[in-house]
Amino acid sequence: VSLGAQLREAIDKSQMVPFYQPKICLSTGRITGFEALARWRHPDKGILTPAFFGAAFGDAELAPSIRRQLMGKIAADMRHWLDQDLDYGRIAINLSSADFGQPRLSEEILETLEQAQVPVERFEVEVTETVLLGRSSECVSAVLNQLRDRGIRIALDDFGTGYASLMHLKQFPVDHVKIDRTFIKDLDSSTEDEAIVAAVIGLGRSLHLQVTAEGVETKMQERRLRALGCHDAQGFLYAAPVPGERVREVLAAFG
Ligand code: G
Ligand code: G
Ligand code: MN
Ligand code: NA
Repeated sequence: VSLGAQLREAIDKSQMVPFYQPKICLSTGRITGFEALARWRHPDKGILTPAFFGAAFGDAELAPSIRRQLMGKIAADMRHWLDQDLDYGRIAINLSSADFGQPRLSEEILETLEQAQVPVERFEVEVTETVLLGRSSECVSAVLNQLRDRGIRIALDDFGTGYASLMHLKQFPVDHVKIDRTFIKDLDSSTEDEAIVAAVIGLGRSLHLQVTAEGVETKMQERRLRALGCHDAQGFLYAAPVPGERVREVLAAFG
């Protein structure tokens, strides 16, 4: 059976679930929000990461189906956390090029949040520079502007790895840049990486963007990022992505 057929069945059986990884404020140590990451709750193989099914994010039919399933579950989780008085901060979802190929993308996201009666200001979408280059940039721009006009925040993911990163900051509505983890990995030992990260943080701050470092794994990296003025950090140093049921305990650990 092809992966595509297995995935269609997985979606029909509601096996696509969001896991949540926190972002930590480097000045307060508190959680500012979570990134939702797709996982496949496989009946035999357990929890599968996109390493096994990430190709689906490039498929014109599968990508929107997975996104719809995740959006529904994320909105329900947000509703549940609000009812429990849990301050989850802001929740982000990743969007691929194939998501932008679908008509009514922004309407669908907004309707899902509204039906669950969760505040749209507590929601963010993450797009990579590859996504910005993927389709006609007017189409991507239009969708991002529709979302942003309604209060949803836009994050530029894997920042620095794309072609013409700086041009994208000018051309697209962006609130938040996420520095790709390849620049964070050797931050302790590489003067080049340190210079690049310092420059991105400076640029982000002067453009009044939120700046998050991805893939933070060590206290040394954390100290360096704090000294450089980075706002937030995300990575295994704090927590791996967890299922929604464990968000309460992750919040408590950083309370
Ligand atoms: O969570 P993990 O490290 O396994 O994710 C691997 C890759 O898959 C990352 O680049 C991440 O952005 C991407 N990814 C995870 N969940 C989603 C999703 O729901 N939609 C899209 N488009 N990409 C995702
Ligand atoms: O491309 P994107 O930034 O959306 O990818 C997010 C993915 O990065 C998550 O799926 C997660 O599994 C992975 N990730 C999160 N924290 C770390 C980390 O500290 N180190 C590494 N190597 N990967 C991480
Ligand atoms: Mn991301
Ligand atoms: Na990233």
